[in-house]
Amino acid sequence: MSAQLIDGKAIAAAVRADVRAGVEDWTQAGHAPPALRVVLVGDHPASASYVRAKIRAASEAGVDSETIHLPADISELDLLALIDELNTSPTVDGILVQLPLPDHIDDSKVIHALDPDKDVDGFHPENAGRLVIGEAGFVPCTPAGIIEMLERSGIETSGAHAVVIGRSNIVGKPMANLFLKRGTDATVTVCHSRTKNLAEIARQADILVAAIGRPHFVTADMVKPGAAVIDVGINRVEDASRERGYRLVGDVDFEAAKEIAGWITPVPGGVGPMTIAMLLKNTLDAARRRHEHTAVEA
Ligand code: L34
Repeated sequence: MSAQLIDGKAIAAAVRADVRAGVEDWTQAGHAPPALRVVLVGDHPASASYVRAKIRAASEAGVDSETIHLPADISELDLLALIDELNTSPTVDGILVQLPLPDHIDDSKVIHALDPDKDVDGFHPENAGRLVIGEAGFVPCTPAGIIEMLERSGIETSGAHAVVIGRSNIVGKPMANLFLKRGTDATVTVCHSRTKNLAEIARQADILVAAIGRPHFVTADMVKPGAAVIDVGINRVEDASRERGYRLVGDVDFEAAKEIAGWITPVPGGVGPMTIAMLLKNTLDAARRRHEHTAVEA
């Protein structure tokens, strides 16, 4: 292997330790611990396991967290009523509604209903807009985690060509905007399913972010020698030799790409743990910012 491994698990642990220290300072100053409420609708097995991991990490960092587990057949109206309750609760700092939601619920309606000041996922249009125009707001956890990984690994973004494959609202679009931000200063290309000459464009990337959701989509011939390859994919592929019946693979053909890349993230143990760490960071920020606002209003 020629590439250096970017150890997301270790970097996430360092971020979580920083958050824990921040929470200690916050509570020692006489504040209640930051409070996060995670809404899980139905029994999507992967969602349930990500939510469990978020709650565990929150409690280790001293963040007060709770899952609100709702039945899969809850009505959209009842879910919106719950969100309203969380929005107005003075003791709740951060709200996360785990996606995907069941088909009868409109994701976008739910995201619009969140109080932008409690939207620790950064999915509300106000936060999405703030990111685009360079104003402070909540930034989606996965792309924020990727920037944090690059920074902590000493990978230069300024002037680098970042190629993002995928244009979702959760990863691709906020990732592109973060790369563009002043201080990060990358040159950005966003590719998607209709992009012509995708391999050729990917090969020009100094930093290649794969967020397509297709196992082994990025092959070695799409990687420029020495590039940083960031794999956002977490695909479950059937594997009878594993106890749980599947194994996780990314969007990158890791075994081949690692021979060409300069840095590479593994799956698991790459971007996934960073998503969780950044959620905690956003939740501490939410508590601090909400306190500033109420202090000003009082
Ligand atoms: N609202 N919905 C909302 N916010 C999010 O930030 C998410 N996401 C995505 C799905 N839906 C969401 C997550 O939490 C994906 N995601 C997520 C978070 C953590 C991990 C994977 C996806 C993770 O910890 N992955 C581990 C392996 C976990 C396993 O074994 O299954 C890893 O090492 O990659």
